Amino acid sequence: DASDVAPVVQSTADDIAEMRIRGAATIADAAAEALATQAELSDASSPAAFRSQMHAAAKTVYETRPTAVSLPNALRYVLREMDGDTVDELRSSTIAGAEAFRRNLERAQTTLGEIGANRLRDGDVVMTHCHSTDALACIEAALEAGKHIEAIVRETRPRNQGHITARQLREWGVPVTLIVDNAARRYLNDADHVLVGADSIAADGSVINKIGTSGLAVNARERGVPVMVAAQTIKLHPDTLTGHTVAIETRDETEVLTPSERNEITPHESDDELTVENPAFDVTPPRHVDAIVTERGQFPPESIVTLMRELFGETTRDPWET
Ligand code: RUB
Repeated sequence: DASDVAPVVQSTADDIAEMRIRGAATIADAAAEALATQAELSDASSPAAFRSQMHAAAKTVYETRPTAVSLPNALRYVLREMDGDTVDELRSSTIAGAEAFRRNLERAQTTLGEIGANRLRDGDVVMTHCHSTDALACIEAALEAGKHIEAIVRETRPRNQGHITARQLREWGVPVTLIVDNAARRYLNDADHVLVGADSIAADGSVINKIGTSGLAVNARERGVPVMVAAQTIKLHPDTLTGHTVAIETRDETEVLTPSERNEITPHESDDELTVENPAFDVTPPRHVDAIVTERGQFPPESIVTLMRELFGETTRDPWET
């Protein structure tokens, strides 16, 4: 039950929900770390009690944000590694599983970056959206290969994750042009690639990423600019193999409109005829995506399903479901 969940695990869950920890890969890493911490701190007196504490911890972390499948994929991976007949064995296998997951995550991102960098030529200009560590890994590898890369960075309303991307790129010495999202079509004339990450990839090759990605991809297609999605295989959404759709998170209206801004529009505090919608993600159909770059190679979106079948096979019930 929830009272067995370590406070530090609850605080990781809060950090994810409040976006102090954000981005699909970073969330997955934090989730695995939280399970390792729960295992370490557990005072369970029986193997059954240990398992139920781990499931409660996983559920707490799982119920933070719905769209990035790397989160449940991370939890499933670690809980699958939990094995043994005693509390000590369960504890050490869980910790080892979390460590392996985190190592693989880092290695996958490096490999993906090297593969993605092959698409980038010396002198290319890349347009980015949001902040994706997988996408940035491609640019980092291109820079390490001695290529000159420039970037047009969309600020990414409402939370301006583009600023994080711009900061990282400037640290690497990449010339950055920061633009408002609405200016993207005008600046696509200067771009050689659109490069984005993903929170989830569906079996049909649809890419679920930060709101605004799909409109950018449509415009890029119209301008003949290739759209490249950098996504480790933990972004592949196994439930979509059986026809499930990916839940799109909607966030609080205050990210878009502060209470005082609302008050300027309408003085009636509870004016429910002024609605603010704030979906955090959207779906880019496969026909607007040129390549999905993973640590297992580059795929046309329509063929990503073969990789999903190989990696996930049959889907089962989640261990934290009762
Ligand atoms: C982040 C976002 C990123 C993906 C991929 O959204 O949409 O593009 O998560 O990131 P938010 P990464 O800021 O709402 O979490 O490549 O680092 O996994």
